[in-house]
Order: sequence, then structure tokens, then C-alpha cells
Amino acid sequence: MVLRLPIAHFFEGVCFGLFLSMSIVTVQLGQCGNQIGFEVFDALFNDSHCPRGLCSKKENEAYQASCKERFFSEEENGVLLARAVLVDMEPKVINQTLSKAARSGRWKYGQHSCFCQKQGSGNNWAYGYSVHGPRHEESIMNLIRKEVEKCDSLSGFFIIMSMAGGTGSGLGAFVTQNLQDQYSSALKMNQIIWPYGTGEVIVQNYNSILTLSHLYRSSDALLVHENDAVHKICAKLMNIKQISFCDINQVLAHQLGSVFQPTYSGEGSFHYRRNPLGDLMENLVPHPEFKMLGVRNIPQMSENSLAYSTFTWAGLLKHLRQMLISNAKMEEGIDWQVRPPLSGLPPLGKMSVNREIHFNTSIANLVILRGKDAHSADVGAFKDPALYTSWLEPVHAFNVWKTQRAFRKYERSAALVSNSQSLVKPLDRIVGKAWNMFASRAYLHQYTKFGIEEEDFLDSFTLLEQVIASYCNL
Ligand SMILES: Nc1nc2c(ncn2[C@@H]2O[C@H](COP(=O)(O)OP(=O)(O)OP(=O)(O)O)[C@@H](O)[C@H]2O)c(=O)[nH]1
Ligand SMILES: [Mg+2]
Repeated sequence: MVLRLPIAHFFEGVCFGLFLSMSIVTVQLGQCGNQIGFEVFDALFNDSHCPRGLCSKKENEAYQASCKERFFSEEENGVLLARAVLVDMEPKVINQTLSKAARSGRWKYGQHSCFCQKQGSGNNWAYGYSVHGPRHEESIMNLIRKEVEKCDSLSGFFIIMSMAGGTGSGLGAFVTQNLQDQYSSALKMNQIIWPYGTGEVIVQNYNSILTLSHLYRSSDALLVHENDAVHKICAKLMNIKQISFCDINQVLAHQLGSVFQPTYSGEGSFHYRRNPLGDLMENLVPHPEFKMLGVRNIPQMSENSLAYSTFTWAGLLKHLRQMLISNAKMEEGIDWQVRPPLSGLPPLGKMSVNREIHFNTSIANLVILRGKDAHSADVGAFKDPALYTSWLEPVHAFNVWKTQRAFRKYERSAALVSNSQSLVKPLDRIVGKAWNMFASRAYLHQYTKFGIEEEDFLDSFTLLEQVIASYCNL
């Protein structure tokens, strides 16, 4: 696969940053994966076709071209097709997703990019993994291969799924493993949705530990969003009263868009970064034992409030850093007392031990700045060695990506992708709950009857206990 760029446009490309990007093939699995996938493509499309962008026409065109190459191919009539494969074991959600995209009138899914069956996996991971997986392996991998063949140059796969259901989680783990076998040099990043803590499904903790442990073996990075955290953002920051999955998915899509949309390839450069997934991995996953990533975003608010707000980079970055170290998912309710240990600040008195425990240590952070004067923003506070584990130099642990092209309606917006301890607590909680059920052998027969044995559960527990211990010891 080679990069094709018409010679006539080559020099123009050099001058105006039209270096085409490598492409990402998205695989949307199950209800959750398909509903989120739609919102992600819609957000990417709408942002890149936003008329303002607060930059020159030429720059806007370069940004648009880069986004297109990453996430869309083009039909002869100019309509954009998402570089995506849709998989579910029941038709309802896929049909809804296809028609929502078609209704947008501006982009759609390919006619032959879906695979669905008549009956889902009934929230049973084992059914998705051991029954649907092998049975439909060939058809699904063929669809993915066709999508890969449409890319001039492949950066990797973005696989969207929940971890609590049966199809997205079980079949998603199966497909990820196949991608690892068949495209070992392409990167695989899984977007996984952490279930509500209150629990919608009794076996969600079983499904979750099986998903996480399998992905830990076959994926390069797990980008995690917790439904509880996004729900709170909808309630507190977006002021939504009756919160639906659609609202949650739009917040999620906003966060993902602010990570995946183009940024300049380096300090002082006006070319857009070519290999988005490769660069993300290089910046954020320095060791395969640590591959759980989270995203934070600022500012986030309803359009009405946005019209009356102004922000400075200094203010946004100060909040974002405190959100990181105090492990807050949104700017409201940040604990400003949390400080880095050994940062040279005066001791905090007798609470200090507790506070230091609450300090969220990072392995790696990537700050992404979009909008007015992004080049002048000072990110020095993220380079403090006290924020990071001691085995990695801050110069390797911190990176910043920028573009002066504004994101959606935000004059300035910042995203932070972190590999940090922030998922240890929720992971420990899920492993604990699953272990309690496992100890009393509850519901195990539903898994063993489809070939997932006690031994597989024990392997999952061992692997995840190890992950928890590694993150705790940072
Ligand atoms: N954020 C978000 N979470 C969702 C959405 N739909 C389902 N979920 C979550 O996903 C989990 C259930 O998984 P689903 O994706 O519905 O299951 P599935 O993959 O279709 O599998 P089966 O229906 O069992 O075949 C629960 O934790 C839900 O909270 C969605 O649109 N957005
Ligand atoms: Mg389903």
C-alpha cells in the first residue's frame, strides 16, 4: 500500500499542509458500538465541515482533507462513506444506524459494510465469543478486509464496543484477536464502554473481566469511557434533564473527535500528522503492561452557555491539570487540595497522607490544543516530574499536539489523553464483584455451556490482578 498523491498537487500540498493522513478502519460492534460509532462519524464530519474554524480557507481545506483521508472514502458523486464495518447479531440497531446516517444527507455507511443476524447474544459474553465468533468469522473478516483494501495506507483499527453486553464484548474480543492475528503490524485501539456501577445486567462484571483480559492480550490500547462519568457530564455541564444514550454518545463523540481530528505534526509545522494511531501509541503506551487510557476534555458546555463564555489557555490548562492529578472527569467539583507529592510545596498537615493517596500518578499524558493562539499556550505545568512514575523521563512521558483550527463551536478547546492510575479503582471494584459471584459459582453454567471454563475465569482474574498491582505500584 502506498500513498497516492497526484503530482500536480504535490507542491501545493507541501506548502499548505495537505500531506494526506493514513486511514483508520472503525469496527462498530453491538448496540453500544454502533450507536456510538454513528455519533463519532457525525461529529467528525460536522466539525471538519464547520464553515468557520477560525483559520484561513487553505488551512481549513487541509484540515478537512486530512480528516477525510483518516475516516472517510468518497463516492463518485462526492458523498462521503465512513471507513467502517458495522456488526451486530440483531438487525434493529444497525438498521437505525444506517438510516440515521443516510438522513444526514452528507455522509453515509457503505452499502455492503454491515453484518447482522437475527438474534443477539443475550448479554452472554461466552455466546458472543464462542458461538457467534467462530460461526461468522469469515464473513466479518471479509468485510473488514474489503474496507482495508479501500485505504491507500492503513494506520490501524478503532474498535468500538461495550464490555458488559454479549455481542460487542464477546464478539468484539474475538474480532480483535483475529485482527491481531491477521494484521499484526496494524495498530488496534479499542474504545470500550464501562457499564454503570449500579448495574443493568446481573452478569455485567463477568462480561467485563472477560472482555478486559482478552483485550489486554490482543489490543494495543484500551480507551475507556465510563457511562457513570459521561452521564454526570450530561447532567452537570450540558444541563440535560432526561439523559438518553444519544446524549451520552454525543459527549463521547465530542471527546473522541477532539482527540482524533488532525493536529500539526510538530512544533512550528503546518503539516497535519500522518499516522494518528501510531503517534498516539508512541506517546501514550510506553510499555505493554500499561495500556488503559482515559480522556478528559475542557471546556464542555451547552451551546447556549458557550455563547456567553470566554476562556484563556492558562485557565483551561490549570483546570485540566488539576482534573488529572485529582482524578476528576469534569471541571465541576475538582478537588483543588490535591497536590503532587514531593513537588516542593509546603506540607498539607495531617491530611497530607490521605491527599497523597488521592493523587493520580501518570505514566504518560498527551495534551491536544485546538483553536486561537494554540501555539502560545504554556503547557509547562504538565512537565513536572512529580506527575509521573519515576521510570520514565518527563520528556518521554509528556507530549502536546496543536492546531490553530478551532474545534466545533469552541474558540479554544483542550483534550487530555492519559495513561494513569485513574482506572485502578473502577477496575478493582469490577474484579471484586466478579470474584464474589465466581466464588459462589453463580451463573457459571451459562458460560461453561458455551466453552468458557472456570480456568478461563481464573486466567482473567490473574491477569487483571496483575494489571491492578502494576498501576498501583507506579
Ligand atoms: N454509552 C453507551 N452505552 C451503551 C449504549 N448502548 C448500550 N450501552 C451499554 O452497553 C452495555 C450493554 O451492551 P450492549 O452494547 O447493549 O450489548 P450488545 O453488544 O448489543 O450485546 P447483546 O445485546 O447481548 O447481543 C451496558 O453497559 C449499557 O449501559 C449506548 O448507546 N451508549
Ligand atoms: Mg444488543
